[in-house]
Amino acid sequence: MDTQATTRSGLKIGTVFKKTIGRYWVRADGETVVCTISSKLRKKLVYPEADPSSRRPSVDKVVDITMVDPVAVGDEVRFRDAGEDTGMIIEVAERRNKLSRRAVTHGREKWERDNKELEQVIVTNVDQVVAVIAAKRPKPSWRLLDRYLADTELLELPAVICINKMDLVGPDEIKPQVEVYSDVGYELIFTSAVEGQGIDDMRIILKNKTSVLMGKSGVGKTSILNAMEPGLGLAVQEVSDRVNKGRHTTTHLEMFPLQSGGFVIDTPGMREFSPWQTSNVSTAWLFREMRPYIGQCRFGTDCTHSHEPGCRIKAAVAAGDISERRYSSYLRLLRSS
Ligand SMILES: Nc1nc2c(ncn2[C@@H]2O[C@H](COP(=O)(O)OP(=O)(O)OP(=O)(O)O)[C@@H](O)[C@H]2O)c(=O)[nH]1
Ligand SMILES: [Mg+2]
Ligand SMILES: [Zn+2]
Repeated sequence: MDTQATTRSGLKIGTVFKKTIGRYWVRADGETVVCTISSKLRKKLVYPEADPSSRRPSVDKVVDITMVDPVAVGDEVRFRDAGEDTGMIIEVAERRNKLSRRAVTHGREKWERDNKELEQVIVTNVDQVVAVIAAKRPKPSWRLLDRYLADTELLELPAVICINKMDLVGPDEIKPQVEVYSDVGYELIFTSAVEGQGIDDMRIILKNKTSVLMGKSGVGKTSILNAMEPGLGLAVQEVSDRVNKGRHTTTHLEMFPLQSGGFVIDTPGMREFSPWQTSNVSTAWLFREMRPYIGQCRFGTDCTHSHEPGCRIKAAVAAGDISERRYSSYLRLLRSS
């Protein structure tokens, strides 16, 4: 793809920073252009199945994240300028990486008709993942954090762990629980979006990079962004006001430019972002502390490190060299894959 904003073919180049059904907001040369997609790209659209008895494609409520779409937030695209800040996306540049999840969809094309599991791309071209957990309210979900870290390892991206709501716990309440992650080599930061603690650290971490904030609903992802950049004024909601379980305050993806340079993508809480069922990387490889033992077990690389005799990883857990909590996350992921 050409580096200039306009290519020889007369198409312009920009980055998708937001989308809703059929509409894509593209930033190009500091301007925002609202684009549709070409019919060639539109042929690749697949809609989710809302009602199994209906064969008609219907649209889910959280439209922009449930639709399987050939264009994602983060994509670098070529578009035809149609004037008055509108355009049409013709082509998507090759992606450096992509965060995605599995989506059961009901496609229009014959080969897609059997409720095929499809990959739904959430964000592309990112530099790092920031996994956010709350020290309290909601209670930390270590298993979800381990899933995020495993997904990040599979993507070969760096991960930073942010423990938010530090104003709700005593300093020594949470640190012993997260030491395992710094021991394994992950960067940890401690923040309070309410009191401002660690917000400068967050600015440094996000500077000049494209980062994705991941974490379950209510941990304070949007609040951290608001604390960093008060101008954004994004919606947040009390955890206790979330009447329906699973209801997110942030319901769509958007990539925001940061004053200090770089971009950040706020996400609604997700269970996974890298379906590795299709990958041939072993699950143990996704747990950094297990890597040195891979191939050392009695059954060599055939060992799943779950029930086999002579397993070096199980021995390391028993000896306290690998955390039991991390190992139990490993077993859970192994069984789900
Ligand atoms: N005490 C305390 N409360 C916080 C902190 N950060 C966020 N909150 C509160 O936690 C609640 C949820 O915050 P949000 O920023 O909406 O959480 P979110 O992670 O963006 O949630 P979703 O958009 O649903 O995924 C709000 O009531 C915030 O005011 C913090 O550091 N300390
Ligand atoms: Mg939010
Ligand atoms: Zn083993």
